[in-house]
Amino acid sequence: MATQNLRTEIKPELIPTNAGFRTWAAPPEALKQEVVPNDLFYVRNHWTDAPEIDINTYRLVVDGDVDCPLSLSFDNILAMPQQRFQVTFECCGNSPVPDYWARSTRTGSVMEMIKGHGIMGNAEWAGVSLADVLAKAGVKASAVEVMFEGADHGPDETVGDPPEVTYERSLPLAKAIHPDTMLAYEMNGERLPLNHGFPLRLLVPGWYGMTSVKWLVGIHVLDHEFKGFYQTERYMTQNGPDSPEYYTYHTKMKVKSIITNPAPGEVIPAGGYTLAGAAWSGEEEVVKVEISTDGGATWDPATLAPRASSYAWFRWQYQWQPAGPGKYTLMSRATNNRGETQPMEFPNQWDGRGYGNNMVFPVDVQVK
Ligand SMILES: Nc1nc2c(c(=O)[nH]1)N[C@H]1C(S)=C(S)[C@@H](COP(=O)(O)O)O[C@H]1N2
Ligand SMILES: [Mo]
Repeated sequence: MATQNLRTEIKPELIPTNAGFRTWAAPPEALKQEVVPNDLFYVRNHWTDAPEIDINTYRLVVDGDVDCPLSLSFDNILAMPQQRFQVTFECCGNSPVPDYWARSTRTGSVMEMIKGHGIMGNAEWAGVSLADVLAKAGVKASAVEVMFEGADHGPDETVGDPPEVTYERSLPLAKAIHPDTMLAYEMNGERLPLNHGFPLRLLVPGWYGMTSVKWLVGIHVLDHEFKGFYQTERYMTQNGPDSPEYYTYHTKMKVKSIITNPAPGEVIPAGGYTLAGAAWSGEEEVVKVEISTDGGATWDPATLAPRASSYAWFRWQYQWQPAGPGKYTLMSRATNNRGETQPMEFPNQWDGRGYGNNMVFPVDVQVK
């Protein structure tokens, strides 16, 4: 299959965040917008070349534990009922880990290069319900998981070992057959861009980005747990010695909020300023965002705008009148409808990978 060097399609505004040219973060300005434009949406690929798929010969194979295996053309998929809604997702490695931690275990790792929160975005996606495709194939009673195969493969980026591996991830059956889990072919009203998985990607609403497999060519229904490399050797957090489980594998996005206004380095006028940002929490609803302008000593509720869909981020605002010029530390803290609140510290102290960081992030600003 032909591939295209994805760098040729990367806008100069995007911020490279790993040494191997496989991850680009959205610039802070992009996160100020409720819908992030396609060309400013972050790109996270495991190989430098994106597979170039010919739409005319493209086939989506559905097989495994099904009554009737399928081989669907792109037109077959377009002919199915369409769904369309906004979905926010973030890479599991989004957001900086405090220096002390990044330094202590993984010197030189990509985590140290990640500044800001741009490895995330919100867009309007259109496609078909995965449940409809699975219903066409007829999932057998013995099925427990569904595995999704991307067209991209090669040596793993960090160590080149395994020397040949395909981007494959699985979902538990319940999430796969949830009506909102989507096979998306449109992003913000345009055909899916090459870097975001053209012609078809999985979109797993409420879950971290690595679950949403791009350049989707195979859907394999399994009667057992999938143990592939990107399922079991990546995207997990090592637990402390008291935990019964050695690793936690990330699925749903944790409750989290970010400040988008001011952007880093922006100076605040002493006359007052509207702080703004976003908050989200996997499959749950954010019910409260609190703001501190004094480094966490006192907290005040922000105003939450209604979100565009059940899976879009909430936008929040807070009118701030600083007491006077000087240096301030701003923080935002979200709580969801299950009463879960962002922790004040990086939650995974036993782990050097830095995934799933949903701590309250301090933002130092200058008022002039
Ligand atoms: N086939 C394939 N799917 C993939 C990836 C990949 O490298 N190959 N990267 C995953 C990761 S880690 C993330 S965070 C999201 C990023 O999606 P985006 O590049 O459209 O923002 O895609 C996921 N799906
Ligand atoms: Mo990711």
